[in-house]
Amino acid sequence: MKRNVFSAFLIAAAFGSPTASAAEEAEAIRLNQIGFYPEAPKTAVVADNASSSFFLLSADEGDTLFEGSLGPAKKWAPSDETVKRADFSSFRDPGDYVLFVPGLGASHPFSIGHFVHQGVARAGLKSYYFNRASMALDEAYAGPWKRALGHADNKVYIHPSAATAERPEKTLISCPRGWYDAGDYNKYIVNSGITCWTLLAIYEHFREYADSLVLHIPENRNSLPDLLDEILWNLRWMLTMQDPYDGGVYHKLTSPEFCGFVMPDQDKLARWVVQKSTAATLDFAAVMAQAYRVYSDHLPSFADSCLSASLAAWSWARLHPDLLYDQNAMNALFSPRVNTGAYGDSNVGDEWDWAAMELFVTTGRDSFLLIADAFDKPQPAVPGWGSVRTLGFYSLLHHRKTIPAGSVDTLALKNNFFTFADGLRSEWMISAYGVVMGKSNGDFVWGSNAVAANQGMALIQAFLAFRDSTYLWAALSNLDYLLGRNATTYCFITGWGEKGPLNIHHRQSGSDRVKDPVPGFLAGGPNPGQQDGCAGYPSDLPARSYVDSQCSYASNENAINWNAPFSYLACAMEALLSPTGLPDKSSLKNRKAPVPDCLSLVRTYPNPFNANAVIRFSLAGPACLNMAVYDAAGRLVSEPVRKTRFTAGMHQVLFQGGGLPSGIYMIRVQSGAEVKTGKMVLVK
Ligand code: 9MR
Repeated sequence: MKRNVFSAFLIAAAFGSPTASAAEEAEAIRLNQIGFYPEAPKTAVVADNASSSFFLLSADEGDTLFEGSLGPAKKWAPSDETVKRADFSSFRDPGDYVLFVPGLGASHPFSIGHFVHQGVARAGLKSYYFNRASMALDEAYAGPWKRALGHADNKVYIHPSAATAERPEKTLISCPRGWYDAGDYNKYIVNSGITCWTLLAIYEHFREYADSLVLHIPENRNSLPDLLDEILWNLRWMLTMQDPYDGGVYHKLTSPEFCGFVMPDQDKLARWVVQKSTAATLDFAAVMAQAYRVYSDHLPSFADSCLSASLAAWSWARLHPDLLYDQNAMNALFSPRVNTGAYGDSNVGDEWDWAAMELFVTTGRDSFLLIADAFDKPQPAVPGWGSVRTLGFYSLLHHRKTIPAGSVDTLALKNNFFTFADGLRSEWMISAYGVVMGKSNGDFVWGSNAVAANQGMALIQAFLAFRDSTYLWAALSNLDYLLGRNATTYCFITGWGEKGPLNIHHRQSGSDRVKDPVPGFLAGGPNPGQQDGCAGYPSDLPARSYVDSQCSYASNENAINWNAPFSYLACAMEALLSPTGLPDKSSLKNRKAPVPDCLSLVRTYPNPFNANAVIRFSLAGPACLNMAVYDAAGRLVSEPVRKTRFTAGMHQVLFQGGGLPSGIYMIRVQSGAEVKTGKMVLVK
């Protein structure tokens, strides 16, 4: 009988319980909980602390590897905190670490390494697969988050607000596929517009990287790059939302009310397409024009249909230049009343400009620009679902060398962009947190994390246009913000970092039987509007107004338009800062894991050991583990840990080797396709 056993325990149980205040104090050290690139800036923020120095320790806290002085105390208005910065940029050795501040303790663990954001970039993209409508999620791809098919959407009613002679009220049409917008199960064209454009921009701007990017999705053996397969799922739905008789696009496909927290297959509410709107039709025209450019090498006939659809949408919009979606006005006239997300926009000038710019870039015909008067308000702004003009500027900038000469003043375009990007970069230079986010309290809106991600994306455009690395570092500061260097202490991606959202407002996560939320979602983020009235917000301060509660749809929901700029930012960093500009090849062997690249065996200590050893490992996402110890002859010497679920973060397991002889022992830890091994020496 094997007498040696593992006992899983928390740090608290093994080394004596740290007090609650010790845990809180460690939370005063805010940093990117995933990690840093060897050659890039590395900053942590320390809140409210008297110390003047910090130390970089190995993850087991055994070795001190770097010592530095904290910067001067500075106030950050959005959180009303006084903070000091720890800069350890000059430390470049790859590995797993914690930052230790006397009087506070150790930070959340993090890594320094090449490809450090690859896992989280892929998780951000994989979240779209998890939000697919009209398909069952197979265990092979979804792991524990497998589910039955929901919302086939092959029998969708024409709402009276959308009725025409050819498609009278209650006509049934088929609009399958697409992604659920957010934590709800509806599908909205306006939000799909900016989302698909942003994801397609990953492909347009970083094609070589995106061609090699492997996502573990059902289509990954076909010849199309995985990213384009995923986006196709939503584009094909969008095409069904265009009325074939006139080219106009229905604003959204929705149930009249939000359903409860049930799994997709349990939502039996009828689904409707509602009135066409100019905003939806122009957003559609813009994305379909871009899709033509992206897909024409891969799927030429699909690309052609995208361009025809775009032109038909444009023609419809010219006949209906200002048909706004006003849900209250619609409800006053028609039944059933519709009370789901409105994505109502009272100004469609920017939608006109965006569609015009995309159609111009795609066709080379400057008549589009003349009609839309695209340069009426040339100043770029951080994009959002209701502010899309700047997406067109991004396309003009990206294609500036190939668009017909004389149509666009590319010098003015670059100058305007320079002024805009400079404003963002200057905040990074002066901010107490060293981040762009928080330039004004207006950054902390519903979905503020997407503001941070979109600021980062804007700075990437500046870097690509001007090749000044300070734009890149400013963009990276907002990725650090999203992954932990913020006043809430959260790493905002579900399943990632040591402290991620656990109770996201997402119907599947709230109704499946899996403890962990579906991974890869960016939570909405701090929002002092607190429109959900949810209890438990820790503060009204703009940067701290976030609560990890399911009821908090105003700060803790996910949404496709928020995950897109996050995914862009993380992918751009990988493409620009990895040694090859391509995804790490070694990750390809992990294509079977639902949350890939997540396991690392950090250290065993003491080593050599006498009787007991602590095995420390980290998981970047929640996972099921097997663990065993073998002697030098390959014989199993322990009761193995079998199929045990661990959350994301750092864990320790105690190995009790009291009855074993001195010698070399091998640890084997396995999660899905990932296997890590380590050696430890028992000396009696
Ligand atoms: O992201 C949207 C935010 O800008 C709006 O202020 C808010 C209220 O209208 O709606 C947000 O979008 C939600 C949409 O209406 C319905 N699906 C969930 C979206 C994210 O919360």
